[in-house]
Formats: sequence, structure tokens, C-alpha cells
Amino acid sequence: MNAPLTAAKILAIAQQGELILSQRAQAVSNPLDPEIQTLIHNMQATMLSANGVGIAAPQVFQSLRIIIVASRPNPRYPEAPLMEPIAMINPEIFWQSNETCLGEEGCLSVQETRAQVARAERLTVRYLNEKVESIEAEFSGFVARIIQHEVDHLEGILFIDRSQIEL
Ligand code: K3U
Ligand code: ZN
Repeated sequence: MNAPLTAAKILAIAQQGELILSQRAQAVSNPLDPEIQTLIHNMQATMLSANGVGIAAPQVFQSLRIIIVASRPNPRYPEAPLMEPIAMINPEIFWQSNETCLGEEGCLSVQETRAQVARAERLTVRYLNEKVESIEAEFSGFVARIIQHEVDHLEGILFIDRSQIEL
């Protein structure tokens, strides 16, 4: 991700109960707007400082369709790939497998709660990158799980709304 020249800011993270987390976020019409580029830069810094593997704009009080996905191996998913953070603007999951898998999730907006959530094992997502190129890509496993969790944030859905088993 290309960084703006200004230093990144760590943003406040909305917590469960805040209205913005239950609202549908708006599409980004101007991805090259410097304010959008700065928001993405600050979202990434906020995610990293909170030790997250993803973040969605509504979690930092911006009702916009932007997510960041940044898988890394972790105790729950030791086989997860280590990837450079990917910013996805206006992401759309346009295919997902019928095959699902249960896996543990947490959320920076729901403190001290982990739960098992069933998610599609594989999906295909279309999004704009920061250079406004349209990208289509397939993901599986933990990365697909993060994408579904983050796209849910854009629809105002929290993982605890989908989980049957709270840990
Ligand atoms: O680092 C976390 C983590 C939790 C479980 C497994 C591996 C890592 C903290 S929770 C996290 O990173 C959320 C971020 C959120 F809330 F902003 F979306 C992303 C996420 C974690 C686990 C599964 C799906 C999504
Ligand atoms: Zn979350």
C-alpha cells in the first residue's frame, strides 16, 4: 500500500453498541481523494497497533466501503499466509463456495469475545485498489474468513450475530 507523506494516526475503534457498527456503509465514489488515501493509511496503522488481521472503515467511525485484509500466522491459524496488507475499496463477494468451515473469530470492536463462526471456505471478490484498478481475486481458508468478517462490517453485521458457539 502506498503511504501518504503525513505520519499515520491511530484512530479510535468503535465498540459494540455504537450505531455505526449496525449501519450499511456507503460506496466510495472518489478513491483518489487524498482524504480516502489518508483514511486507508490510518486504518492500516490502527489495525497494526491493535494486532488485528483486518479492519473495516465503520470500525473507525467512517461509514464507507473500505476494508483492509492482513493475514499472518497466529496461534489459532498457524498455517495462515503472511501477506502484505491489501486495501479493498467497494469490495463485492461475487462467488462463494457452498462448502463452509467453522473457525474461531475475534473482533477489535467486541472486546474479550471469541466465537466459532461458519464461513464459506472459498470466495471470489472484486474490488478497487488504491490506484483505482479493478481487481478480481480468489481466496480460501483464513484469508477468505477475514474478507467475509470485514465485508459483514460494511453491512452492519458483527460476527457474534452469526455465531452459534461463543467461546
Ligand atoms: O488478531 C486477531 C485475531 C483473532 C483470531 C484469530 C487471529 C487473529 C484479533 S481480531 C481481528 O483481527 C479482526 C479484526 C476486525 F475486528 F477489525 F475485523 C479480524 C478477524 C479475526 C479473526 C477472524 C476473522 C476476522
Ligand atoms: Zn470485526
